[in-house]
Amino acid sequence: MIKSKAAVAWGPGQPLSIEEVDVMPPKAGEVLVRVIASGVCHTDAFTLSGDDPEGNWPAILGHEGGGIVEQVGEGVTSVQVGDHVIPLYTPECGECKFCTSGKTNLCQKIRETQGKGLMPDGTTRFYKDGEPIYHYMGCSTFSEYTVLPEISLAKVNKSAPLEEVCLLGCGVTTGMGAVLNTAKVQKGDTVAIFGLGGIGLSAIIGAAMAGAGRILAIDINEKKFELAKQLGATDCINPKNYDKPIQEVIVELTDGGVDYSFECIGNVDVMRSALECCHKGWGESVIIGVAGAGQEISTRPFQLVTGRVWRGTAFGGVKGRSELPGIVEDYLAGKFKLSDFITHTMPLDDINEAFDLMHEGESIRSVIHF
Ligand code: NAD
Ligand code: AHE
Ligand code: ZN
Ligand code: ZN
Repeated sequence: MIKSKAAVAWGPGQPLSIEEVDVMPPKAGEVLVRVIASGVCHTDAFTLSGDDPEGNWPAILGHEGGGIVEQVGEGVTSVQVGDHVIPLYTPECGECKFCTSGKTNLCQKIRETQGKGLMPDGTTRFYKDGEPIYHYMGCSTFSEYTVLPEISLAKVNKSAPLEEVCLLGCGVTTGMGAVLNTAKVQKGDTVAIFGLGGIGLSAIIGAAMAGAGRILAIDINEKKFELAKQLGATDCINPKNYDKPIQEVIVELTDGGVDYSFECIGNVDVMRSALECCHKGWGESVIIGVAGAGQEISTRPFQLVTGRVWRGTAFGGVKGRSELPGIVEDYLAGKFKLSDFITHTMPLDDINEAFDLMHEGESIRSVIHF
């Protein structure tokens, strides 16, 4: 057992509390990781708010990390002490029905226990004063040390700075992947991206890489527009400046609607707008945002009858173990930048500030340095 400094979420709606927790050694097939850096994603805030039906308390949140293997459990062969790794909330076992389908990245090997905040054997590795603390999304990167199943680790090039590539553990991979893997945007396509946080801005990078002809970037916070333009947005739109539904505005601006739209907020009303701004006959809308328990999407079925497609994506459709190392190589080769996204860095002690900055619309990503 080792001691670890961690930010503990004791219950929904409460600030995180910095504690010294006990971390149990990795069991068979598990790995102890020393976390070097972790981004703070809106999904952490979503779960902390109490809106996540899968919230377990107390828990150690965080799922956008980068770290170094400290110790391996029995039978672990794919990583060794000293390897640089990115934790995966979407693991890749390579052998379940989902992994072998060739149709999805949603490995289900450990999904049930992961959703309950437990390791695959049904127990936790975190304790405080002898009481268990739950894991989160199989990652719990808001802790100096964390334990993950081997199948939940992508081994990456050691020359990549973990303080930056941690963002590939969720936000940037999700946004880029949604555009490049899920929608498969093609050269010349018109796309609309709703919500310009870490996810939406990464979707802009993906759209620019795909050679999209027009990239409409939509947000109610105009402070996001400068970076959006820098990354390739051709039109920045604030829905508050119009007195009609934003889907009507976009349909008019784009001669009948966009080829692809992406909802990167988690707002079910915006999800409807994102679908309805798609072009009749072929436009596709991809839901990335996560909406709270009890919320539902709606539209007139006629929208689908007339050829629009509604779909969703998790982790940008990326298979973490086999594909994330290559995305890190692309980053090292200069194909996209991560530093633009890191508006704030702070020690774990100040992690609540990262949540405040997100809620105030001041940050793109805060990265916690351990
Ligand atoms: P963020 O808070 O950094 O950004 C959200 C942006 O949406 C902000 O710029 C905000 O101003 C804007 N916004 C809010 N309400 C709006 C409205 N009504 N109209 C237009 N813009 C509006 O969040 P993020 O970290 O980029 O995450 C975005 C969403 O994606 C969250 O719901 C998160 O949970 C989800 N997410 C999903 C996946 C996945 O795999 N599907 C992965 C990561 C994040
Ligand atoms: N627990 C929530 C759903 C949360 C959710 O959709 N998570 C995304 C990743 S968000 C990353 O920032 C995801 O990967 N979903 C697929 C999965 O299997 O969780 C709920 O509503 O229950
Ligand atoms: Zn995330
Ligand atoms: Zn699998």
